[in-house]
Amino acid sequence: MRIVLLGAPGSGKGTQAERIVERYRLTHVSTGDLLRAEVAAGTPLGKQAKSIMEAGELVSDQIVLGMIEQRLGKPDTRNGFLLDGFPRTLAQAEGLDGLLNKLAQPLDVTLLLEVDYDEIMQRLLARKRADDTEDTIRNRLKVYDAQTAPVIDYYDKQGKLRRVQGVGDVRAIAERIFQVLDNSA
Ligand code: B4P
Repeated sequence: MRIVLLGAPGSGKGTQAERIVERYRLTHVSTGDLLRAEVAAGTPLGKQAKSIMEAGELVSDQIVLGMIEQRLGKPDTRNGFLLDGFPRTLAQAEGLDGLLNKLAQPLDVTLLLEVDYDEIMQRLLARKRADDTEDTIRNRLKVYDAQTAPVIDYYDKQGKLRRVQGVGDVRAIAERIFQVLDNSA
């Protein structure tokens, strides 16, 4: 199965992604994790990404698409993958479609985790990552509304979007997701 997991920052994409990949034996590809690894390793890409991430802005489409192309070229993605935190812009969504067409591996389903912004603010302030200050979170939500909302429409028009309520017990949310995925397989 090939899945995209969408949702606002802090909607629980990373949390649910771990459960989904375990159940369906998929490869987990998180652009946030890939970027944080570059920052931690101090690579030129990481140095460029660090201040962008700390301001709550999006790293450039070109960099992120290059990273994804490289990652999806590895053999461990052949039996299915979950993209977590990607695509975040229309250009990334279109780039991904082009790439997956070339690989003859179309997406099966896009899951949207829905959580209201008050709840998100509380969750992220409790987490205390470098990009989890109040100002940065507000900016990330603004960027999400402006740049990622069109991605939701894009997949909706393709008939691939499935919405899941992301509030409440983590295991109960996972069960709702599994139901959707079992019906999409
Ligand atoms: P990401 O790493 O994707 O981070 P995120 O959106 O903050 O987190 P996520 O939704 O995964 O939330 P989580 O499960 O951790 O992005 C970070 C930055 O990287 C971006 O701002 C951007 O700068 C850059 N970036 C990444 N991808 C990019 C792209 N494609 N293009 C450009 N730039 C990109 O959950 C959050 C918290 O909530 C956790 O503390 C968790 O424990 C808690 N939680 C989860 N589920 C819960 C529940 N049901 N109830 C209560 N708490 C819960």
